[in-house]
Amino acid sequence: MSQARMVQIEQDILGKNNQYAEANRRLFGERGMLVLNLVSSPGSGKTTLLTRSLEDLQADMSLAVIEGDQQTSNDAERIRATGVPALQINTGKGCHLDAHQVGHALEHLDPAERSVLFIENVGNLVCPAAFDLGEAHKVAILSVTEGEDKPIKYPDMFDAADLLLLNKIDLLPYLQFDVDKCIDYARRVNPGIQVLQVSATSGEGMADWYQWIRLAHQTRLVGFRSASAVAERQVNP
Ligand SMILES: Nc1nc2c(ncn2[C@@H]2O[C@H](COP(=O)(O)OP(=O)(O)OP(=O)(O)O)[C@@H](O)[C@H]2O)c(=O)[nH]1
Ligand SMILES: [Mg+2]
Repeated sequence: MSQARMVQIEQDILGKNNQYAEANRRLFGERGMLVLNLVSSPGSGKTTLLTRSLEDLQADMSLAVIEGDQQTSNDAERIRATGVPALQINTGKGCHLDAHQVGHALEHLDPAERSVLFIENVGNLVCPAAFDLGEAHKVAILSVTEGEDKPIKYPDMFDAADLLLLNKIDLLPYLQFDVDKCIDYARRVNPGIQVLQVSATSGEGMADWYQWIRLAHQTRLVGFRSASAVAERQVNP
């Protein structure tokens, strides 16, 4: 196949994905939902971070999760054990979730108005960067066991993310990981990226992450009126 043909196919796939992503974004807007797309390499701690976050946040807000993995429903089961609804998507040979799959998952999950939906993407620092799912923010998770140079080796992912969660900081005493250098690399790729240092197992730094979610959620709700409130105003202007 010629290179021009391959570029054309890639553009068609991304163009189609963007149309589905816009439909998802519209639905999220109509429901006043905050949607976060968690992206990282395998094993950086996405599910561990999520289960702890869900346990700590579910008393205050309505939550739901879409889980993406090539195989197994292990992660969705870990999420459901917290009491939060979760839907697993298996991508088979696919290395990322796409907006069409997320749209289908939404039909089953039917998340509530004003809810926060977390999407745990397939563990992979490359493909998920290119696919818009309609989310408000991509959140990149990088664990300190992976090496501080990942942001410059996989720049697309860190460029696409609004927030970097530097996870497993409880392990720093046992590693040679230069936190400042890592943050510097991330900002070289994306000067606007916010960085929070956390440990999903010890809980250190998690309050800052929750604060970030609450702020993003409030921002999302500015000017939002639920469908029932809009209908009520039309009947009783
Ligand atoms: N020490 C330490 N270990 C952690 C932390 N967060 C996660 N882990 C461990 O890292 C391993 C992988 O965690 P997962 O939460 O399954 O990672 P994941 O990113 O969801 O993995 P995939 O879904 O396979 O991509 C598990 O053994 C966790 O216990 C942390 O903050 N500190
Ligand atoms: Mg996981």
